[in-house]
Amino acid sequence: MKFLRLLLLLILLPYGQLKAQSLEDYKLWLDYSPVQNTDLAADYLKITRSIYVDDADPILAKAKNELTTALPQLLGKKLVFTNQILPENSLVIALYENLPKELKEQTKAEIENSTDEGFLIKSIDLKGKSKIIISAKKEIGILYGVFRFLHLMQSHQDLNAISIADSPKIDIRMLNHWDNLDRTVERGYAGFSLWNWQKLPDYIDERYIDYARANASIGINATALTNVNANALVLTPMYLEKVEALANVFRNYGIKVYLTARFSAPIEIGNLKTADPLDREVRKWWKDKAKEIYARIPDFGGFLVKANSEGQPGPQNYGRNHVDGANMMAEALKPYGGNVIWRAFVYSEHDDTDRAKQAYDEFLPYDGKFMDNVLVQVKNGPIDFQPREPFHPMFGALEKTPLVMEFQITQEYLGFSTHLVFLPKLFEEVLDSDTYRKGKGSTVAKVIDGSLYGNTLTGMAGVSNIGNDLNWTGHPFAQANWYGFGRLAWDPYLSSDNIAEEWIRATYSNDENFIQPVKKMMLTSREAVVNYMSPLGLHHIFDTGHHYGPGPWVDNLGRPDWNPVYYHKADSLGIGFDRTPTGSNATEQYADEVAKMFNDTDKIPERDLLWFHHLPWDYTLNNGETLWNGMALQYQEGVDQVEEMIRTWDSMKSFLTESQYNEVAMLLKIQLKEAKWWRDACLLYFQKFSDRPLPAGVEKPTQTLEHFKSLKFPFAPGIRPSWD
Ligand code: BDP
Repeated sequence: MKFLRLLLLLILLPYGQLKAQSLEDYKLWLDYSPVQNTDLAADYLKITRSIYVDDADPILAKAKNELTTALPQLLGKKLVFTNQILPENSLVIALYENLPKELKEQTKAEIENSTDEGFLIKSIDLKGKSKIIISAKKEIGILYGVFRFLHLMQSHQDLNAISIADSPKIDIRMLNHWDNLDRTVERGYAGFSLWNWQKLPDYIDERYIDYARANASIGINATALTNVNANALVLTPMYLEKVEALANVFRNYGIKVYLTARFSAPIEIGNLKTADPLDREVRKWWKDKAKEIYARIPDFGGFLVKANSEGQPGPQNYGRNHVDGANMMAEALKPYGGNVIWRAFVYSEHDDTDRAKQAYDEFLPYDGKFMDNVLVQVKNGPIDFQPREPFHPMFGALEKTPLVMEFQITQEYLGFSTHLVFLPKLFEEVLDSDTYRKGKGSTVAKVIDGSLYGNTLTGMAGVSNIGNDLNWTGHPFAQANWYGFGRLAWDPYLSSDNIAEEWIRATYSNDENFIQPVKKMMLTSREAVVNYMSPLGLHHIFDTGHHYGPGPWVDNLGRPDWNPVYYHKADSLGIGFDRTPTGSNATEQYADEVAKMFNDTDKIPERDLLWFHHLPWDYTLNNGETLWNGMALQYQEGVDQVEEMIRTWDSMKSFLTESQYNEVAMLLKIQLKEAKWWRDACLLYFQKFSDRPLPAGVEKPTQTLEHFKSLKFPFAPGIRPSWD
């Protein structure tokens, strides 16, 4: 009998663990494991002794739900909700307007200073009893406040004398899904799209709710459901009914739905002969379409548009410009409060100017010409989501146009979802960059939150890394990038260090012996990927189409600026793209102070060196190495850093379940293999030009350049479908 039981256990164990692990991952950062610290737990129990929660609205009901889910898990006790706000309540969660007079008095100042999405968590004394109030002007503030409150408990913070008044600094905090209607995801590395168009609108997958809940927990309040390389079908009644069903779910978490609008939709689904934005019929078509959408989705966010970019149709097809196109749509959405988010990711096949310069040149003349419900969405750097780019010169240059920051959370150019790369470090670097447009301190963050020029409408978008993988993002640590994006969209001044710590505490452990090494690993991971892929400002040396792995040798693509050789310009004399006045002069698009710094090899940060300069192989770096040796050593350092990450993870074993440990350990091994692949392939290729030996300390490649060139990946994930 005993033996049989043991056998059964052995058979079930792996299954049980697997299941447990997927469930662990599925929970994201909303894991409410019991608070083990007895002092803290005792405090928390006191605070949650008797709870009053407003719940007369679907959003408030979600807040109450969250408490009902979380508190018993955190504290191992049943909840006592009361129906009335009483002085003896220990936790009062209510809209400001519903607070009794004496509580209003104690919260008035903070609430008055908060925005419609802000909240206050404050501990106060009333009639000799201490209590915590979570209050806000609007329901969504209460939901955000409850999530923050629970996060404080999850991360074992002292709640005595707590006082947090927080409002988001950016209005539109948005995910951009590059999801196609067939459920493939362009640049998606975590499975298929969450949106099951076939089963919608009648079947509401639980996952839609969990997705919305996770987003609300970090303050994300908008989602563009479809790929920027858009399909007009999503604007037909059949699909709009499905979109409506999703919007009905998301609304209860304060999330607005946006759709990508294909510029030629009036032709494709409207039977018109043209999509000319100045054509009367076309304008009417968009107005009617907006009316139809708002009849279904009264809080519809608006359209996200990729036009005249990489083959997508746009106003220029009709001799019109971005302003004509964007304003036509803006006019249609305006009566309903909708926005147009018009992307600035443009570069033309007919223009042989440095691609890094084209968007700025094209958009600068339009500053001030867009309607007030148009925002222009700009990628963080002037090329395309590279492991490192200098900030986009449009930030700070356009004064009258609200610019939305577009970050890419999905790791198209950062090793897909097999590489552990903590992106808030990259995001922070961009947001902290100083544009100098209004003197020192004119950071990109100030452009984005509107404070530099007083823009009233503001936004930040992240290209989603979410798919239907059980762990949502492919790599468990890629969840931290979704989390971190949301936190920075809420407050672009947060530090990546704090964000990493918040995430580790909520996801894995509150033990300092785990937090510190893992945080260090996360914070170095971004520099590691830069080192082993494209150090010193190299960029766009990825293999064709799928962007998986190195392809610095590629020179056969239809357009010069799709080829890696266009970007690194390696030759027998040296390497790098001269963007100073002796070259493309892209630096002129920055403020003088910034341009001067980039132009001067003595002043430019070395991390951007080859982005802006073509330099001889013997050029001396700050550390005294020649450019060739220094570059080779940085490739090696990237590999070494991944080895260090592996050692860190190995030493964390005792904090982790076996499967938790294993899944990241296996992924790190892939990362190491691929880091070596990058190092070897790039160095072998560049060595053809430098004609110098690898310096001491750099491992010898084990394969030939021919081998690396021969690798083909026709089925790499995320490849975009044809663009027409
Ligand atoms: C590039 C991607 C491509 C996108 C494009 C965009 O390779 O799939 O369609 O950006 O942002 O990074 O429009």
